[in-house]
Amino acid sequence: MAVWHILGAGSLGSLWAARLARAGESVQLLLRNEARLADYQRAGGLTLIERDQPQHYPIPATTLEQAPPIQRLLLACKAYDAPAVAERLAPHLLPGAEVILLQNGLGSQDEVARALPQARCMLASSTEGAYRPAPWQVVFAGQGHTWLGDGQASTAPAWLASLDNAAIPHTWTADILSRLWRKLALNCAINPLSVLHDCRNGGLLDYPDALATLCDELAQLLRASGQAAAAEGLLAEVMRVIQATAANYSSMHQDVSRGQRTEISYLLGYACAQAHAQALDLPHLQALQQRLLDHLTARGLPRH
Ligand code: NAD
Ligand code: KPL
Repeated sequence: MAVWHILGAGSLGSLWAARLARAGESVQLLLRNEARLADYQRAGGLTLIERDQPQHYPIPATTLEQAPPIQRLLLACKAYDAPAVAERLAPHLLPGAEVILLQNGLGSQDEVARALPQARCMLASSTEGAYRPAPWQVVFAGQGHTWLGDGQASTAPAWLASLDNAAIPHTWTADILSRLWRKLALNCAINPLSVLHDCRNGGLLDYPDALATLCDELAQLLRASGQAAAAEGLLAEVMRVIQATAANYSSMHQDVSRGQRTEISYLLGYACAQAHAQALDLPHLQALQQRLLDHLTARGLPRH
């Protein structure tokens, strides 16, 4: 049985690790350095909290440098960390290794695939929700679904059966790029406005014109990028998501309010760069990016 190596023992990585380990899969966490490893060993494992019930999983861990050659890996770090992690990972992968990229947005996946030419990189887009209330603890905060694919019409890998065993809801799809573009568009419509208006997602119901204009420009971008299906009914879905998550703060709002780096370069930044590359004039999207960058700068946060 191939080992599931998990690099990025944060919210989603820990959620996957705990469920896979619980299902009897062989799992190993790859931690950043010796200090993190010692801290993890003091905790004695990961704790997954579901419906207020904590369950402890003493999952083995090591550092990348000490890990045996890797056949299968889930990369669960933030998009902005993924390219540098991939450079460090490259010498540790076996030829034909399978790497699942769990990053939100677009752009990081191409950078990672370029750094790992010997691997089969697969992309994931997830609507599951998790957060870390304390080190080495993860709360499963929102049921969701994960779509997986490699951007080609290739057959699903055999390890999907492990996800069934682990009760990780998933679908293998030939249209993973369409999924990632659609999620990117939703995030571009909702997240920056929620930061700029400093509101929960539901607060955006006060700005229907801004949402409609942004969705119109995002749909133009999707169509110009060969993603016409992802453009269909975009505004209606944005409104549905806003209503369904009205009481929540968007992930970007949470990052900014905690003083943490955002994934802007892989969301709105990627959208604006693609528009520029295709000589598409999307003035509202560009103005939104500028306002968001100014906002980040004013708070001393990275602009990328
Ligand atoms: P996170 O910050 O909780 O976890 C990332 C982990 O990667 C951290 O523990 C960090 O220490 C680790 N890491 C970074 N560089 C590393 C390195 N060199 N070596 C070892 N570990 C390293 O992030 P997250 O919330 O789990 O998000 C991961 C991705 O999933 C993001 O792109 C995010 O947008 C996406 N996502 C998250 C959620 C969610 O609910 N958390 C939902 C959907 C999508
Ligand atoms: O994915 C989200 C996020 O907050 O990152 C939603 C809920 C869709 C808002 O954009």
